[in-house]
Amino acid sequence: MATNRTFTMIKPDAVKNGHIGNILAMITNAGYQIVSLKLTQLSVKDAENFYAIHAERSFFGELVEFMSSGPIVAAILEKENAVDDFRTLIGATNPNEAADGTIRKMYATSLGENAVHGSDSDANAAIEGAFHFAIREQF
Ligand code: RTP
Ligand code: MG
Repeated sequence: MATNRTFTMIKPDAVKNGHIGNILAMITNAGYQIVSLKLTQLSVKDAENFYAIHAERSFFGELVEFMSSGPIVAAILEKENAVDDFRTLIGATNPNEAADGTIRKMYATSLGENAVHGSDSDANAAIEGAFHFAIREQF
């Protein structure tokens, strides 16, 4: 499997609850190289654009409000099989269904406030990384 990239955000709940360091440690301990990293905050418009795919879903308003509610950590990560392995590392969307030892099981608050984002495909990883980072910030 070729080395490739995924994109993640540590969401406002996990930043607020002091979990940045522990989550980054879990990510690097799982073999990911951090190739881009920043603390930033999404505007309402940014969050609407980032999650545009969910615009018709009932939870969209709640999701946009939450994701723009405070600082997040954005990162591009590199490893073999990056996208799929990262989805395994973070666990199910609903932390009640997330496997033991996953980031969401350990640090998520609820279905809506679930600590981390992970790209769902190589194509979306590239789009989402470019949303947050200039080429010169991708190492
Ligand atoms: P993400 O995109 O953030 O990595 O999460 P995911 O793939 O596991 O889940 P997705 O279906 O893409 O949903 C995006 C985010 O929307 C929130 N959500 N709320 N209240 C609800 O029913 C509900 N369902 C989803 C979650 O924060 C989810 O991560
Ligand atoms: Mg998703």
